[in-house]
Amino acid sequence: MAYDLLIRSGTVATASDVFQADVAVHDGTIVAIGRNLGEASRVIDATDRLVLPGGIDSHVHISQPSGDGIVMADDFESGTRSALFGGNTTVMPFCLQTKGQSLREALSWYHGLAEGQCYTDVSFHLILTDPSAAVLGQELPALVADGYTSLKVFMTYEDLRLNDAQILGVMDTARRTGALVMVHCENEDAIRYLVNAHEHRGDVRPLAHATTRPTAVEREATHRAVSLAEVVNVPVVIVHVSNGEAIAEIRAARGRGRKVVAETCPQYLMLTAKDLDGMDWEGAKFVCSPPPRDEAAQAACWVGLEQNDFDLFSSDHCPFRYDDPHGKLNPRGRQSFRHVPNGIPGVETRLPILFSEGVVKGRITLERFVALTSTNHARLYGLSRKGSIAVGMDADIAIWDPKAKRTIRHADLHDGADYTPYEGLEVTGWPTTVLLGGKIMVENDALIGTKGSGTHVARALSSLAKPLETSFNVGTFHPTRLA
Ligand code: DUC
Ligand code: ZN
Ligand code: ZN
Repeated sequence: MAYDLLIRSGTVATASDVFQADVAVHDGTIVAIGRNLGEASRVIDATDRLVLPGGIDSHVHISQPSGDGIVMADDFESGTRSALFGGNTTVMPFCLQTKGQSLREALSWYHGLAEGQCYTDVSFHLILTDPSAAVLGQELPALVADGYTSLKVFMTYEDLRLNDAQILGVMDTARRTGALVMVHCENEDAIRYLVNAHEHRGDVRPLAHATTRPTAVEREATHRAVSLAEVVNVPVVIVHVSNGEAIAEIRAARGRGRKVVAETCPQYLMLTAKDLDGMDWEGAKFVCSPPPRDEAAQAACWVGLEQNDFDLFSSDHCPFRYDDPHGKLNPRGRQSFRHVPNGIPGVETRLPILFSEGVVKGRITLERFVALTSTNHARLYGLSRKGSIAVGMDADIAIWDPKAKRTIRHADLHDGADYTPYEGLEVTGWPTTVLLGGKIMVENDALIGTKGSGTHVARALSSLAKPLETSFNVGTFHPTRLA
């Protein structure tokens, strides 16, 4: 047989085109796209189906330690299984460095947890919480060379955040090594002030999570992050953007000629702060940071998706069980929102939500959907063989029934949490068959593949991480012009 597998008569979509074609796979790679391609050992009839590159979710948290007694709901087995059923073939979890820990030590712990457990490919970002001279001078450059080419820094959370000087140091190392810096933009001191004020007056319910993290703290931190990146002349990724004011900061930075990449997530399209106001502490189910905001912020995020302000649509899957002493309703979490772990599940629902609300409702094209959920993640983070249906690419493919009608119910999902924030949401379109490296992992909604099929992928440097050769600053009199 010429091929291992032929996907016949489907509608193929890439970030640039939608067309009718057959797709042939051999040895895990897409080897031909066209008509009448010949025989294959296995044929999948994709009539009336969409043939899309597997989703790449470049922002997920799996098995990440989260403080005293708190346990994340997903390990690598359940997290990647859930991702797979949601049409994803690669996820990018974070490897969190604890203070004083070497990055290698942190990585070997996460690799130990992931080894042999994954249903999708995985590729780690680093989280730097302790950018010591040794980390910035030796460890990080060596790890970038080994394919860990992106890292995240936090401006919030007392035990995670870096100060501006530390962020500048990290950005400087990124500039020298070609690593890409992602920033969580919220002003910790402003949040602390508001948290103390809320607790002082006994305002401790989950809604206070939203009112202690207002738009201003995200807007200010976004402004600071893009400004620090401008000082160092390094590109920057602003993750989980929740509202129009933060988008305006990103637009302004781009207007000054800066390379800024922006990400948003389903929660900022589908949820609002009112969801945190549930009775019986139910609002804890929606506690994530930045918090969901209001209808105007949702509309601004939609405009951002429609008009290219956003490059990435990720889940920020960060699952905790709700009714669990190690989750949202831990003993201290029942006393104050301050102790409710931040994060919500969403890796399995990310693609169906954007497809249904975005493509089916006519807000974005299918090509843009593919770019926002797969291609841009691959290009930006250096996954050079992933993110498109093209000859030579890994055969990571999701076959969608674009007319399937589903009601999202946690009982039908595959993660380790005990709820979904989108319970009862009706969607149109669902990925029904998923291939990883040419291997059928999910077929007609049933798990066929085995755990351990997914492996870790070392990444190339991002082409976007290159600093700008020409740096200009509108409105600033540049010293070199004096000469
Ligand atoms: N930031 C994230 O990126 N994920 C979950 C929690 C957080 O604050
Ligand atoms: Zn974050
Ligand atoms: Zn996150």
